[in-house]
Amino acid sequence: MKKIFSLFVLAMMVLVLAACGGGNDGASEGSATEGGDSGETKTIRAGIGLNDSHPQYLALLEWKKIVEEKTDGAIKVETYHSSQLGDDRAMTEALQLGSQEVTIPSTAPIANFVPEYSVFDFPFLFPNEQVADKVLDGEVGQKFLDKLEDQNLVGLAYWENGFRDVTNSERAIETASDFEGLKLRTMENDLHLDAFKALGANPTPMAFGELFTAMQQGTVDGQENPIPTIYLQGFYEVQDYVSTTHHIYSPFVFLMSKEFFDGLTEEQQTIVTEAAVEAGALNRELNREAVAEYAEELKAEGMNYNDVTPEARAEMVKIVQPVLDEYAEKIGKETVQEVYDAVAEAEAELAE
Ligand code: KDG
Repeated sequence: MKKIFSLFVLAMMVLVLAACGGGNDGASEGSATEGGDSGETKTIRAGIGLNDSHPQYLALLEWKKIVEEKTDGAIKVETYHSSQLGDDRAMTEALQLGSQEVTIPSTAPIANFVPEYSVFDFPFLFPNEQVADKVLDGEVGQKFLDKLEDQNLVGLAYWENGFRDVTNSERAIETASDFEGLKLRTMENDLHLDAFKALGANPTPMAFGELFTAMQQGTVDGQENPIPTIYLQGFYEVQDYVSTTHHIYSPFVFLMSKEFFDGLTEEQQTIVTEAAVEAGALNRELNREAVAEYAEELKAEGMNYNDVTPEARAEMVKIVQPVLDEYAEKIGKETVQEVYDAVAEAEAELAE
């Protein structure tokens, strides 16, 4: 908590300083500190769906700080949280059109643009965060980032949303049968919808920005997100049960508009990319610190918290397997196998 709070204060100071605005003091041809051929300062509008206390936003402010410092103000970063610029799909489309420069959605909505990305949302694919880091920061992860270029998008790095757990206002999820008939909000992703249907739930896709009100008004009974999101977005105010299904490890992808990226000098391209990796490490660190801490906070806020047993998870795996087989057919068995092989390899390496 202390670290996140001090970063929050730091973030506020960065914002204040940015508002006071540092000039661009000019520099030599094509370098990091020149605003490109025109010498004008380039502005990045970076938008996310989560709020300004979430580790994702704190890390985005860190990225802003690094980029503005290393380009000596030739690049300015404006940051927007809480879906101020729209939901994940709308912001990603804005990047494609060049009307926005950066957004950091979960892999789930990206599958609407690059279907192979669905594999990252295969339930129970990653056994833990360390294996996920190894696969995403490795060859396979880079291969998937390269697939984004055809969509006029550039993937700079993977950040962490985290293991998703289920909250609802009806009952604790102890076994798969507890999903029966639950009206659950999901992200805009067909695999998520089909997997929850297979578990007996009644899922509905919805933009993140609409979720809190939908739970408050009972339009949906529940939803699924990582613990930091459940706590920092105040879901405990409108939900009674949280169950650690850990059914999907959700990566974020740091996206930039290809048109904007191609307009940067080579040195600026290196700076924004390396900064995304560096700030991504901070995002992961803060997120993992937050999970343990906020689980206790949710209990303190009166939520009924239950840990789902490995046996119950295994039962859920069996039930959704036919859906995964169907999607493997759709997105390409080889692609899916390549990811599973990378997971097994990473797991073996980490076990050494
Ligand atoms: O900022 C990211 C969010 O927009 C979104 O990806 C959060 O996991 C999420 C959800 O459930 O929509």
